[in-house]
Amino acid sequence: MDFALTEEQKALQRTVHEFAANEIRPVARQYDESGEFPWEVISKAARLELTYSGVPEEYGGPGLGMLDNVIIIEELGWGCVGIASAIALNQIAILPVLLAGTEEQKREYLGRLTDPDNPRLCAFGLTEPEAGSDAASLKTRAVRDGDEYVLNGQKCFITNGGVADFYTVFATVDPAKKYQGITAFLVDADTPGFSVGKIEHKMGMRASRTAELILEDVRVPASRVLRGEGQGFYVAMETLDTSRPGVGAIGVGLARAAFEEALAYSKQRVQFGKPICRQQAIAFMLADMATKIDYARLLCYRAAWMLDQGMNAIKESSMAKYVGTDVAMEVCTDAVQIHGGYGYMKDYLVEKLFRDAKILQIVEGTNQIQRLVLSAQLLA
Ligand code: COS
Repeated sequence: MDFALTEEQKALQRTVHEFAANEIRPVARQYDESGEFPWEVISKAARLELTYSGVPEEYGGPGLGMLDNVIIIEELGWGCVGIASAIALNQIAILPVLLAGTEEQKREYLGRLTDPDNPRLCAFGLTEPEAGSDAASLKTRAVRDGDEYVLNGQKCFITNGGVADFYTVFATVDPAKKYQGITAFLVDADTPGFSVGKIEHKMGMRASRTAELILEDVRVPASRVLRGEGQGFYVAMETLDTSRPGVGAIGVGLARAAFEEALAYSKQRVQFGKPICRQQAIAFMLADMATKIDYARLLCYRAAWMLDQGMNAIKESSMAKYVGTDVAMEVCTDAVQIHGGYGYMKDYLVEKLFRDAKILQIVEGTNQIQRLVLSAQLLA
């Protein structure tokens, strides 16, 4: 077993870390406060191919693997969870096309994303107001009409909603068929009848755009169905199986940022005549934080490595997601605690990190859903 990254992976990690330190960190607070979409940073990320690193070379991307992407995403998460999510969730939205697209669909849709001078994003449209964890109960309808489908419904909490060039929209052709009626459609943002509703005003992850999508008689050619009618639920599940280690990695990057802040603060904050890092209560917290970050990262690396080998990693991906993001919340909570009252103030980075951490336990399947997926695998 080799725990070392390759020379290429180390170079990639350095490059993305420098990008996060020089291009993300300096503007992270500004975007957190304004809630504006960080197009300027996204454009710079696109020049490094970070917005489409998972797109294979034949479609214009660098064709990086899952482990490479987990390395990238950890560094972006260290920079800012909001900006990292805008980039990483674009990578996730690429997956349905990659996993289920025809050659023609891949050329058309992946090809759109790979012009570094004209960065374009995509989005994953599964969640609805009444279908969150219970994804199979979605209500958006698709009715066949000749060579087209007519889509009507509503999506919510869609990352990159309103800034994406195209969407994978999941709709049912027959609600009575439950998950077997769900079908995945590639929908261009400029299709008549497609519009963006409410833009959410969030607690954290504020640099990423979260929006409602409204579909009113949206006509989509049958050639834009992914994998075939009734296959959409499987496309969604396979996408999530593949994407979850990346979400865990955002958590690892965030936790690392919080740990660094807590360590530095505890070295310079003197109470009872010595730096608080020399108080055993704080020293043990630091030890636990460092250990958690390491085991979370190892789980993310293992799941990503398994996916790169083409192995079934449903169980391991869920572990990586929930451990990576639970660790992020735990480490951020301790980092605020170590800062005492100062940690609650906006002058200190840990205040932002704490707010950013919470959403990671909810997105991409709540951490309770991860345990459900994992236990179903154990009991199968
Ligand atoms: N990977 C591949 N296939 C899967 C799967 C997975 N992780 N989970 C379920 N399936 C398949 C099953 O094998 C079954 O197929 P067959 O009947 O053909 O054998 C089918 O999908 C239905 O499975 P199940 O009966 O378990 O479906 P449920 O409706 O009970 O789904 C979960 C349960 C929790 C797995 C699903 O609703 C889910 O993932 N919810 C979370 C959604 C989510 O993550 N949302 C986040 C927002 S998107 S960013």
